[in-house]
Amino acid sequence: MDHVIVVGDPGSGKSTTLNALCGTAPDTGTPFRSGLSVLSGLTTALQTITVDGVRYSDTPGLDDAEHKEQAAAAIADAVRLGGSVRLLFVMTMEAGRIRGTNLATIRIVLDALAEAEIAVDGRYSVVLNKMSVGEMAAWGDPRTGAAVLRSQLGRTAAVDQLVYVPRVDALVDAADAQFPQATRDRLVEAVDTMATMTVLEGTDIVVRVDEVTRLTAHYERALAEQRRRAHEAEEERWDREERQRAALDAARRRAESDHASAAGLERDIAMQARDLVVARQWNAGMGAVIAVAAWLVFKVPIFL
Ligand SMILES: Nc1nc2c(ncn2[C@@H]2O[C@H](COP(=O)(O)OP(=O)(O)OP(=O)(O)O)[C@@H](O)[C@H]2O)c(=O)[nH]1
Ligand SMILES: [Mg+2]
Repeated sequence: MDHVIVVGDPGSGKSTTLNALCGTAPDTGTPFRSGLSVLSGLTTALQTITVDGVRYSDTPGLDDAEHKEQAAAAIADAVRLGGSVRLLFVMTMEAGRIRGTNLATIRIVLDALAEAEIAVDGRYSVVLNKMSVGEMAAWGDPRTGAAVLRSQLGRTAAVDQLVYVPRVDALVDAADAQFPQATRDRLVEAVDTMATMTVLEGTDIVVRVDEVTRLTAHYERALAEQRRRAHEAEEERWDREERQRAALDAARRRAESDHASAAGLERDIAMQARDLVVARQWNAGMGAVIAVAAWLVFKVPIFL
């Protein structure tokens, strides 16, 4: 049986995503409760429904101080149901940054599956929910944003699909609200083509919730280090561009001054040529005067 399991941090939009996927019309209500939950996650135990032969499982957020153990048990319960599983992690960003807690959750769940000998590489997907316009632009670029994200996720196992869901203002603080139809259609289409992992019914996994804090801190450090390196690379690139610009300016100035001295030289040559013409004319004039004077004095023609 096809089985969609949704996992992610509290409040990331797991239940809203599932409501979009299970295809119930907006006016018939939402099978999965969603909404604002201040102290801990709204979904606190496994909730599973079957629509048109597909099972959908909603799980509580793993990084939840109150319900960590329950969340781990719910994820294990969902896996125990087995099937042709499409595993979907729903995550959000923090001011354009990936959060360590998301990577920790993904790592813990994938490790648990891998330990039970379930092939996970390239078989799980990530929904990036509540993306701002800027986040969509930065992370949506397949050559930069998506590649960085894939490399970060790939440290645990290669990710199949990355689905970006734009932030919907109408959903802020809303209870049991639905994504717009276009988003619902896109999510359904994406999930239809997602890779699956085969999980035998009754498979037991051990979700190590006790690792959440350590792994979150580990990923926070790794992400901060990666940001620092990216920042340094950016500054280096900027310095290099600045140096190239300065060298170009200097070359341009040199060329201009060479051009100016070439023009000066041309001017000098032109003046010398003019002086030569004047001298020639003067010489010719003087010659004529001498010839006339010689004729008058000596009555002999002198040809100069
Ligand atoms: N602005 C905005 N809000 C969203 C979006 N998706 C979900 N929400 C809101 O975020 C809140 C939490 O959504 P849920 O779907 O309940 O999140 P969850 O991951 O199931 O939360 P828990 O069950 O508490 O772990 C709700 O008020 C939703 O209306 C989105 O794309 N944009
Ligand atoms: Mg929920």
